[in-house]
Amino acid sequence: MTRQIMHIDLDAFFVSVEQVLNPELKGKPVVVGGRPDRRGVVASASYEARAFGLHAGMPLITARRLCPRAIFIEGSFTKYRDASQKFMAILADFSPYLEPVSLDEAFLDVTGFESIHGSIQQMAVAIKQRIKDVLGLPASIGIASGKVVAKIAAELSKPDGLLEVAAGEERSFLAPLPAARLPGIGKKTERILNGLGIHTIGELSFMPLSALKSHFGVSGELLYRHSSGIDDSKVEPSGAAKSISRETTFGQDTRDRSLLKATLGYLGERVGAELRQKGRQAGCVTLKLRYADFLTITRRHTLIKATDADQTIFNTGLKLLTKALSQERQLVRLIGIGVSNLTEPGRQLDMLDSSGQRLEQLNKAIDRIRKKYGFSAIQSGRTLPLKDIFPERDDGYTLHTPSLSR
Ligand code: DCP
Ligand code: CA
Repeated sequence: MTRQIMHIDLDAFFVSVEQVLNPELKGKPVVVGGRPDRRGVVASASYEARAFGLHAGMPLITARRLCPRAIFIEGSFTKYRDASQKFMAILADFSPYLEPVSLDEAFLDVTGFESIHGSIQQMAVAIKQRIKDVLGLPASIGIASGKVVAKIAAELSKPDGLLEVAAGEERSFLAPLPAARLPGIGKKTERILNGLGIHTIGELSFMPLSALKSHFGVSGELLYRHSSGIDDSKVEPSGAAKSISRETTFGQDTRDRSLLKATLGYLGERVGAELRQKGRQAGCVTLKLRYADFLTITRRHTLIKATDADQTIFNTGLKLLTKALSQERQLVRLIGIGVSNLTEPGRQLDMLDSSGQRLEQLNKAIDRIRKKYGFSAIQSGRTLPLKDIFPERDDGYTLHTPSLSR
């Protein structure tokens, strides 16, 4: 039986939420990400702002230069998280087979549910309408027999779009599109493909499987399948986050060890707190650095034993930081830390490991105290140097550019 899969993605998400709260912003070039005289990048740009060339990831300074009359908003993560939760709840009402991909994006397997609404198209219209009625937000929906094509269809239909790729049409739909539209094709893969004279998905689909495998290893097989529109990956209703991370851009590029270390400690604590709140443990710690010239690196370390302890996250991040700084002399612009390979905690092991158990109790106690009395009620030595630099709020420091998305 052919599956019916939808990819639903909210348009200009952060900006759209701000426009609902302040309708005067509607129809105008709006940017969420921070004040244009500060450092940091565009997190979300309205489609009116995109007409000036603005896009996510662009430095705010550049955005202001390209569109001086754009309205710049700092944004606040809690608003977006609330909207996201309501968005996911609406989707879950239409089908239980929901896979959230990010705050504003999800796959929904609606196979068999469409008949209640008349047709799959009518079902998609009803979903868009419900999101509009309840949240006031515009959404775009792609419909196809598989996830990859559904997602690309949603992207192409933006903004406020709806695009169905009928079963059997996957290959011809994909053929004229640039190869980089396929998941897993980053800058590097794209360069190799271009070197082979391949620019479109259609051209890619004619490459022999053996050639793709010899160039790209195991992912060559996926490219082979996806480029022909073959995709049987399931909509996974786990809904569980695959990674948790925090990052921030400094007010000024820096090599100050104590500032880098303290900031890493602070971000690591935020990651640890979310990990514990979600009841998960992490098997991998990742450090992210962006240098003054925008060179961005990530370095990861796989832990011998999964953890949810701030101390382990920080110590691992610090080792990665020390190594990275010894390899690159530039000033640092942005620092971030994240965890992945998330699992449910393995209780029995902890019982044998008393130091792990002590850490676990300590972190839980800190979480409880902070929940009750605010972030600054208790502070670790790691983050103390930040006290003189950043303003404190009840729930933590206000960094120069808080990571809005996570
Ligand atoms: N986001 C972010 N930093 C990025 C990319 C995204 O903080 N580098 C946040 C802001 C976005 C939200 O995540 O509003 C969703 O990301 P999308 O890529 O879906 O972008 P938008 O929803 O803003 O626009 P689009 O209409 O293209 O989906
Ligand atoms: Ca979006």
